[in-house]
Amino acid sequence: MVPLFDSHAGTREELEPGAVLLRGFADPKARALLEEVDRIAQASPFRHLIVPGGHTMSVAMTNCGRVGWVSDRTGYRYDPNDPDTGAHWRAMPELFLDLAQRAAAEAGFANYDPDACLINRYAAGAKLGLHQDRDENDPVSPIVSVSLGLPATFMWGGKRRSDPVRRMRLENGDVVVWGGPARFVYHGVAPLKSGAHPLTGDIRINLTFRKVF
Ligand code: MD3
Ligand code: FE
Repeated sequence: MVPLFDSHAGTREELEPGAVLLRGFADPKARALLEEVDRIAQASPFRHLIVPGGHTMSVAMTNCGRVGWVSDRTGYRYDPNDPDTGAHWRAMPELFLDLAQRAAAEAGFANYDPDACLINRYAAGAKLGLHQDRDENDPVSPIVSVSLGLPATFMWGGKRRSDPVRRMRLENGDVVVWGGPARFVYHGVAPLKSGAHPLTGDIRINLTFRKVF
């Protein structure tokens, strides 16, 4: 069926070389993805990590996959165990892997095999300052990001912190693949505006898939 009103869903937009925005790509799976997030969070609850400077992040995080991204006063790392529970993170659900692989393929990256999925939870006011993702040892594989629930203003610049920053609204179901020359651009998320989404209520969830090894 051709959508009559939701005219941006299903489009493929090259944001810059290596970065592909797939509007609404995860829409058909949004509810099922969020059910998996709940299951993962039952095993490894969302927590506000402390960063090396001593501040506590406003975004709450958990992980699934072979390793998970964690932070404490001593630094950032990928850990096979959840430091809060001492147990392994839950395995990546088939639904997550299938979605990430289809999105990566759509952007030109065949055989994508992410080791980790970092799950970010934003409540009103939560934000992520401009940063690069450089704790992964694989510089070639893309990062795949899936937005669920409330919309957010995503910000991204260039390879230097001083490069100009662009802004874009990411909505429920939007997927972005960041590979090639776009892999190491600075990016962040503006403070979440309060709202109500039929699937998540007052929060935004973001999944980021990473090849770590
Ligand atoms: C561009 N997450 O978890 S997703 C992160 O919405 C993170 O929660 C944001 O930045 C969020 O590290 C942004 C979009 C994104 C994710 C990773 C990237 C863009 C990226 C890595 C490299 C370049
Ligand atoms: Fe990031």
